[in-house]
Amino acid sequence: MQTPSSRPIFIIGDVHGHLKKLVKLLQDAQLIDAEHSWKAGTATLWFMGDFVDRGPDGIAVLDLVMRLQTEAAAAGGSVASLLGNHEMLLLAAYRFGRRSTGLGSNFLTRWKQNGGNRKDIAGLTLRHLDWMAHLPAMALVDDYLFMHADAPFYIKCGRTIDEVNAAFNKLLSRSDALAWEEMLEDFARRGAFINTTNGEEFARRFLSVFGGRQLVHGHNPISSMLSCPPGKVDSPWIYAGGQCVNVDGGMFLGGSGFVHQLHAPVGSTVPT
Ligand SMILES: [Mn+2]
Repeated sequence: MQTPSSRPIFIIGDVHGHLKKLVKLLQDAQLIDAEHSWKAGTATLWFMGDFVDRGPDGIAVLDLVMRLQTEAAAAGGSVASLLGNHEMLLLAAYRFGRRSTGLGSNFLTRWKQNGGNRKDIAGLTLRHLDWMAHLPAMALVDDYLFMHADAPFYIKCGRTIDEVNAAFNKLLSRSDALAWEEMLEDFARRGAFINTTNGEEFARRFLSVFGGRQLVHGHNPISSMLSCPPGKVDSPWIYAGGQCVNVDGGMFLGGSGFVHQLHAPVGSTVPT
C-alpha cells in the first residue's frame, strides 16, 4: 500500500473527443488557466482513459493532456492516465487496418462501429501512438484502485497491478491480432460490480487481490447505469456498498462531465 499523499488528486472520466467540455472542466477546477496552461502546481490529475472516438476532437484532447503532463511535471505535479478500450481500438485500427480480427470482422470496421472518427486516425502521430501504448491498465493511487472498465477480465491478466500492466504492455507490443481482438472483447464488457447478487462480492475480491479501499472506474456512463438523463449527471456515483466509484459523466451522450476530487484517505470512512 502506498503512503497516502496530502496533495490533491483530481479525477476526470471518459472525455471521448469533447475538447471544449474538457477545457471548461479543467478551468472551472482551477487546473488550467485562460491559455490552457497547467496552473495547479503540485496537484495530481488522473484520467480514466477513453480520450478518443465518439466525439469531434480526440487528437486535440490527446495533445492537451500530453502537454499538461509535461507542464505539470515541471511544476512538481502530475498528470496521468489509464488505458481505455477506445485507445486500444484506435491503436488496433491503426496497426491492423482491414486485417481480419479472426472473429468475422476487421479492426478498421470494428473501430468505426465503436465511434471511430476518421479525423482522429488521420491526425495520429508516432508520439500519440507511443504515448497511448504505454498507458497503464491499472494503478493504485494512495488507497484507491483505478481501472478504466468495470469489467472482470483484469483479474485474468494478473494477480498484481504490475502483472496486469505487464500483460497489457506485452500484448500492445506484439501484433497478435487474435489476442488483441480477445482483449477488446473482454474490455468492452461492463457492469461487473453492479450485479445485485454478486457485484459487491466481486468488488471486494478485486480490492483484496489488487489493493485499495475503493475502486474508481469510468467506461460505463452513470446515466446508463442509473437510467437517468446524461445532462443531470454532475457527480460520481458510489455503489457496491461504497466500494466502487463511477466517474464516467457520459460526455459523449450530452453530459457535461465533472471533476472528482479525492479526499485524504486517512481517518475517513467508507460505508460498508
Ligand atoms: Mn471505455
